[in-house]
Amino acid sequence: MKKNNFYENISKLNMAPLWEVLSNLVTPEPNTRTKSHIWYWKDTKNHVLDSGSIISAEQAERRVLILENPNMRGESRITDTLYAGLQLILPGEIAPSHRHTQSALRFVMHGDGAYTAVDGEKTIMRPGDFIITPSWTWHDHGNQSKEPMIWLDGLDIPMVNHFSSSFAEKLGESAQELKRLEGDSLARYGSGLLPVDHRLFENRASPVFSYPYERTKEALDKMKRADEWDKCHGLRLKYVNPSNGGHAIPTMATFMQLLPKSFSGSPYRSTDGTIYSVVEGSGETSIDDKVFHWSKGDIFVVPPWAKLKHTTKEESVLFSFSDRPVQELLGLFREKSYT
Ligand code: GTQ
Repeated sequence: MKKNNFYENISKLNMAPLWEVLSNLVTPEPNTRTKSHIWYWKDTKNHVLDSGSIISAEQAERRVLILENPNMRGESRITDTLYAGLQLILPGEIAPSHRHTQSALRFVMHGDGAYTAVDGEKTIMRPGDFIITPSWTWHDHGNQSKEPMIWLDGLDIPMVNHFSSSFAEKLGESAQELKRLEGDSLARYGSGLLPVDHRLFENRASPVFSYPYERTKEALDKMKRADEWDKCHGLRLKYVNPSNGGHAIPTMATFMQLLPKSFSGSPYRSTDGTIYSVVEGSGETSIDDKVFHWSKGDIFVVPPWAKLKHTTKEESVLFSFSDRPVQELLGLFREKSYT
């Protein structure tokens, strides 16, 4: 066999030379397809509301406009590992019950009084509330209020599909049977107490389904009086699973942070690409060499290992989520503050 046919010959056998690709495979720093981007509420809101006249929630199963990373159009992902979308439920509508191995988070952006039912319990949704749908739990959404509701959906769809571990099924009924009173999970597991026989570490996802903004805001407002600001993040808290001290969702970290008025943060980078949703206030975030001005309702994405820096005009509150729990478990998570 002649040497000059080497590459052709190995290719026919589904073999390839590592030396041609090694530097792209094992990179000295993270190599990401995620691009920084911002979706302004003034644009997204109207188009999401318009989708209400295109299709019903029932027909669509989930009526959502996906937030696609501009560098990965058509792939239904906002970062390499995460999916995000804006879901609309109009008064009187129902998004029928189904379950899947992908975990979901909801962050309420607009409207008041629609609901999500998770695993036999209904949760009324209000602006700023954070709600989880753990893997393989039945969930349906409905709106018995008088106004449209829009929330941000965050799911680990790209990650789960990367592992080819997607399973899904429909209940075949629009709404699941309710087995517990509204607010039961929060009362039972989210009040600084646990049932006396509760076995720790039994729940991978938090047994608390809903983290109301009222409580989150109260915590931030109380803590801000201590005037101890992190130089990069202001005052940043993570949503926690009270049963194991870990993140509320095993595959997605979720955070709420308060940035004081006239904050000029220090630069920071981490390996978890992060999606931010502006809850209150206004400011700007520089991501590598780009500056994104934001205000209430805007959503922006910070790529893995990109350098971010927050600046505010007024006191601001940001919700965010990332794939940090998975990176932490695998020993991959890295972060760096430039203070
Ligand atoms: O509400 O169950 O944005 O299954 C994407 C897939 C929402 C949901 C999404 C879903 C859902």
